[in-house]
Amino acid sequence: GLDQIQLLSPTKEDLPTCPKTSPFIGGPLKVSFPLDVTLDDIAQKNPLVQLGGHYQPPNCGALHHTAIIIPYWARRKHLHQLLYHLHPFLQRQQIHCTIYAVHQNRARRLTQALPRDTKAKGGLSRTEMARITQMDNYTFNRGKLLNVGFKEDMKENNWQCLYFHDVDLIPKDDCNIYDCSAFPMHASVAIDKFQYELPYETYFGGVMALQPTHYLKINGFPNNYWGWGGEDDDIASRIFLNKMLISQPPAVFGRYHMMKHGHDRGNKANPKRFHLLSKTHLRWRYNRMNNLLYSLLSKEQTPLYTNLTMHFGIDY
Ligand code: NGS
Repeated sequence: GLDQIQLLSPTKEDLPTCPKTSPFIGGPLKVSFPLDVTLDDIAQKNPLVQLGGHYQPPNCGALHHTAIIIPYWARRKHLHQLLYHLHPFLQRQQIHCTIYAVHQNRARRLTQALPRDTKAKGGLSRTEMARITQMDNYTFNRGKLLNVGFKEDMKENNWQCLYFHDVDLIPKDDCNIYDCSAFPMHASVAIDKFQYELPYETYFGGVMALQPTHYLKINGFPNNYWGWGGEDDDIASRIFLNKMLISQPPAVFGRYHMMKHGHDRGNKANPKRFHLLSKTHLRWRYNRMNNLLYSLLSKEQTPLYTNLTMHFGIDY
């Protein structure tokens, strides 16, 4: 009967632990872009990926439990290309993971964008609603998206490692293992756009990995960088201010291809970024994940990723 079937089918506890080095990883990857790849094609190529973009190795207990958090807006094509490359890459590494895409809603009038029942049920408090409607902020805020990504993903699972991953970067070597180390990690140390070198010594943009304890120690990421630039430098400062170092994979493994793109509307260089950066040492304690004003407009589990759409009010 059913009991027997359950006894015979291996549970997670019965499985042997995955080896320290996965037998499936190769070396450098050729990154090529098939034209018109659809999400259905990608799902068909990755039958073991479960709803929401969840994966765990079928035959062994994973050693690494990693959430991949991809902040984006208006870059659906890049997201598809990234998923096309990232899913097989993570499977070869035998990582237990979920891919979350955190999407900032750009609707001018939030009241139109809100799901009907939110309005009907009065899901938002009057003050919150008033603040958000008044602002209708539609400038990109990467720091805030990353904070929301952390908060929402940790509700789902006790992730041990978080990869904050730009949508336009594709890893070019299987040995760039998506696990965490004792210190926060900067993974994208060798991007083709920068001739496979760091553009400057403390550059911390692109792909970074933190354990939840690291994230909590630095009080999360800044919420007050609206528009392009500086938030990654702020995060690096927070790490140094908290006396942590930044680890890196060897440059030959930390290679990435950056997909080409033009300028994103609503993401102009932020003129306040240098001023804000000069205040990080004073503000990191207060500007943080705890005072994060946002509304989660939807959480959708698609076959290849969990899509979180949010709208931001202004809190700084
Ligand atoms: C720095 C920015 C970073 C940015 C880096 C690379 O100047 O946020 O350039 O940008 N810092 C400031 O503006 C203070 S990139 O060439 O990738 O567009 O990540």
